[in-house]
Amino acid sequence: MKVKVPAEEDFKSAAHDERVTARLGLWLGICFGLCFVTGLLSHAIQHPPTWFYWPSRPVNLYRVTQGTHVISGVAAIPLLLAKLWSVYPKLFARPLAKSLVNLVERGSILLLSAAAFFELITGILNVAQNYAFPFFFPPVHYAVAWIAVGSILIHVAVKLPIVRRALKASTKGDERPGVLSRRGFLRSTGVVTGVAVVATAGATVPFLRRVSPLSWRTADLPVNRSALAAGMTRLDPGWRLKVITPGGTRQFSLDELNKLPQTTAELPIACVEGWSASATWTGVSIPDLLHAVGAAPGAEVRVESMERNSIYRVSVLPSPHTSDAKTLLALRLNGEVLNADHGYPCRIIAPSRPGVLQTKWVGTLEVLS
Ligand SMILES: Nc1nc2c(c(=O)[nH]1)N[C@H]1C(S)=C(S)[C@@H](COP(=O)(O)O)O[C@H]1N2
Ligand SMILES: [Mo]
Repeated sequence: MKVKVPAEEDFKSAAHDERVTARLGLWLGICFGLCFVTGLLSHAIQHPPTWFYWPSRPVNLYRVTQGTHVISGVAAIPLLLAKLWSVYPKLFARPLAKSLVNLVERGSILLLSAAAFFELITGILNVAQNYAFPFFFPPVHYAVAWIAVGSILIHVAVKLPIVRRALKASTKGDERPGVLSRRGFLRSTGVVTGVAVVATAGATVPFLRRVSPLSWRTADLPVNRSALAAGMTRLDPGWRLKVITPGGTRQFSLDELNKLPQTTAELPIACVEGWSASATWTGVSIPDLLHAVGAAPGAEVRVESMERNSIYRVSVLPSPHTSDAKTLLALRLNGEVLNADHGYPCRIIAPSRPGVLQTKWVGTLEVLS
């Protein structure tokens, strides 16, 4: 018996209707757009070009942009699957390519799908701290984002006439009882997307914390790298904080730091992985510390951890943050002396910054300019 290969026209489900495809594409485009813009922001904050400015207020700004990045990425997963389901009969369209332009166009869809899947899968693995891939996540995730967005733009431009026609047409009508309708398919996709978002968003949205079974971080204030893992469980009793300024180097014992004016602020840790949590931090504000060592207000400060062999041991506090009284060299967390896991004897905690730049176990501050 000969097996008949189906033709595009053999797929009659309402899910494959161009009106469904176009609407899913629109939702997906919004998610990818949000994800791309917030991803670019996060990248720029961590690798600031000279023209880049990122404010220190509102204190939750980065928490919101990075939360949006991860939530829109999660939402894109069911939407992308539904969209691919919607269009897969096109795989059976013959001839494979009607013209060279058509061939390039179909090839670009292949590239688009691969890049989009790659971004969503590596993103989710990163959020789950499952580094199953053999490369360093940030630069690769960043580079492939450009490929994804570039191919999406080409795709939208090519399909624009169809998209317009399909979005104008109603999704209602000619529905047969007992058969999945266009609206039914769109509604189910919407529900699945909503469930995926609610199930994960508790990692960063406080009021969803209790209803998010898949939220990847549930502790009140999670610890990303423990003192044990960082080899930071014991502090030399003769420890001094070194503050290097253009005018010379000053040293502060923990006692001396505690005697400087203390500032308390409610600030979030907002990890690039999308979890975030707020806490009450107390310590020496960086503007006060700059004043104490006679450095210029608003000077950039390079922060160096005592931790060895870690790519997260150095960060640079830019001017908007070093002028902000809420940027702290924190000594206390929720009224208690900082514990080893959160960075004892002192750590940086600044408003509107990625968690990865909130350096723990600080040993040296260098005033740069
Ligand atoms: N020295 C050092 N500081 C660090 C890290 C690190 O690995 N080493 N991890 C960072 C990351 S990725 C985050 S999200 C925050 C988490 O802070 P917490 O462990 O106090 O919650 O610390 C940051 N500070
Ligand atoms: Mo982080």
